[in-house]
Amino acid sequence: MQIGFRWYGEGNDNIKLSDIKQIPGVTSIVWALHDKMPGVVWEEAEIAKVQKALEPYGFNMDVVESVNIHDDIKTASEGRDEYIANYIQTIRNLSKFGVKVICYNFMPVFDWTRTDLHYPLEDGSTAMYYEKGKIQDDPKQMADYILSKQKDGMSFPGWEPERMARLDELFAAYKNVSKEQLWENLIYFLKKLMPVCRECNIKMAIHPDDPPWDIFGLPRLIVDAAAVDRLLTAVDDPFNCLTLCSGSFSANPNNDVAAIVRKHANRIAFAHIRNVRHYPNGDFVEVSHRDCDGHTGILEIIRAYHESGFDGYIRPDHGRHIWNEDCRPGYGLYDRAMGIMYILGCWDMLDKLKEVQR
Ligand SMILES: [Mn+2]
Repeated sequence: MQIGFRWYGEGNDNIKLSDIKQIPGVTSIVWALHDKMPGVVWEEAEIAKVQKALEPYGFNMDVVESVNIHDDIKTASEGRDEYIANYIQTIRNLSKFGVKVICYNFMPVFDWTRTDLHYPLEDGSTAMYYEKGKIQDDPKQMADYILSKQKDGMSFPGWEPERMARLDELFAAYKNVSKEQLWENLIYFLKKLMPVCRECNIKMAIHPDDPPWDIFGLPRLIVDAAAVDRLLTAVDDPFNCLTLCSGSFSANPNNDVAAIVRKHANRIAFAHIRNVRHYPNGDFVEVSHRDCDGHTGILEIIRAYHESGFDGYIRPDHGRHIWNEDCRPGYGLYDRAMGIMYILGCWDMLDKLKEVQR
């Protein structure tokens, strides 16, 4: 396994690369050009700037999270083929810098969704919270809340204010897109990409829908083990892969993430480790990476990766906000650094046990 740390880029993140350098084990910076709107080609000169920033610290730029997908591709609208051509050009440009994995998602209109970005936990920290009852009638109200939490020009990935300003238009575009059509559109997109991915040695790694169920009447696809099977079978290509996000899937207590790891380890290009605690009414909150703090089953998931000989990229996903850190919601330095130490602690011990059992 290779450890990554998501960083939002110079001037777009309070965390410094020199701080990340001091976390044991990190070799990859998980990055993106966060000011690019979906559908626009990522130019070589822009990618080169990131490379230049990472170089002094010896970090690689193997994993991009995310290259977002234009709504015309998801809805099979008029501009679809043009936007796919742009996406392909971006893949070609990224390959010149050694990128190996592109994380993306195929969620309609909204990206990850939470109702409280700073929910107080009993230890005095805060974390991201999802209250089911609040995600029912008024998508605008929820979008306004999320947008109100963006400050200093640091927009949230997937929540571009320019897109959110066109919410009515976006909902109208998805009005006649059924779940089956959305599947067809995803498969169409991937089939167009696969030959280029093979040529460029870049894996497309889809992130599950977060949370893994339909919201505001919008269909969501990558929600459980059956959906994963369907996706990997429909485009049965080693370059059609997963970003297996433990926290996204385990928001539904019926999902067994470790079982997905064991079944599809060779198709997981990128792993997100996040722990979630459920409440009986379906609400959930994100908690520390420690197994017993939540219900995700972190230890079993790490054991499944270890047993599978996983050599892909892995990163702590969201963390809590602790020690009064001023940070992006879910993306502080401290709790994610502790998450890495937890993952490494488990991994090193599993290595050790394997060694003494030999
Ligand atoms: Mn994730």
